[in-house]
Amino acid sequence: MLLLDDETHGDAPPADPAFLSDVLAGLAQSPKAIPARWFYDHRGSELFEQITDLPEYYPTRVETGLLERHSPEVGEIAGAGRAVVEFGSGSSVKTPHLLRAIAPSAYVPIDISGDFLRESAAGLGQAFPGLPIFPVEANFMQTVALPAEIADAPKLGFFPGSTIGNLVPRSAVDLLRGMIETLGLGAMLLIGMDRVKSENVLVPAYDDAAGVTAEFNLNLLRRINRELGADVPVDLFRHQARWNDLWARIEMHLVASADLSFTIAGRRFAMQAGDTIHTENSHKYDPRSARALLAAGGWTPIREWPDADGMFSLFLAEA
Ligand code: AVI
Repeated sequence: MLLLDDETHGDAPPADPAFLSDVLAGLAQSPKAIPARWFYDHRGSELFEQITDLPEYYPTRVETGLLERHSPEVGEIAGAGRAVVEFGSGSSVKTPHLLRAIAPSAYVPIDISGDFLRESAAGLGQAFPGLPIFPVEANFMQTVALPAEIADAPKLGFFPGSTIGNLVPRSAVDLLRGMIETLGLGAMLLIGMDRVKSENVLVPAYDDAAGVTAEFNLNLLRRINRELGADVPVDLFRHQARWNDLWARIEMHLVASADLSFTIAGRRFAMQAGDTIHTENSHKYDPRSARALLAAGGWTPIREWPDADGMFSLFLAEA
């Protein structure tokens, strides 16, 4: 059982107005939904790091193995001297495998969290002393202005983790197109995508026996209570991961286990037993749908490296 944070409101950080408006709008709609990006407060980021080590959560392990094995081929195809631009670099744990293998001219991690960015850039600076590193604190969902120092270098975008799967296809296409604006024509993109597979593997990956993913999901309600001064009865909700075959995605929901109500910023919300708040989508792709997505986003796929069990694929594409 995980230790749960207490829910006192004494040290509440100042409320982010965008968080409040997303929560109020999302709970007012039917069915209720809150965007997954609000999972990642400090506690949520810690829990996500724990998820990546879980036995059931194969994507991180499998993708890291693929990067270890295939980065030299990426280097051969992409050629030396590219500036590697990582979208949503976070703690950059997978990046060294790529940087070691491809002789880059610079590394540009982009992340919305300045703390993460500075920490990981400092760590990589020690591991790669001769490599120029230019961290950019920005939201990669919008076009990003890259540092002038790498203006003339050919670029290799890097987007691991199957984070593209957290977007509905229409938004994923917008993001892929935005990456071309950021990187320029002639750029390449190395992207990780999780594959469609048996529900018996997918559901446990998002509903692990130790309850870490459940806590990650429930932390969203705790965060609402902490930061928005709300009184959501967290104990009356349970985590649910379900496969939606129509959309080829795992969905995470918070299910009300009884009729309940709560108040956020003066607005009262009522739910009946069995109602849910939809908190995340994680789309899965087969090789053809992955290539179609990349092509719709303006990228021509040039290589795919799946693992031997067909769990996860790395794609190299060019703009
Ligand atoms: C960040 N993202 C790719 C993860 C995923 O697999 O969709 C987030 C996650 N949610 C629950 N477990 C992991």
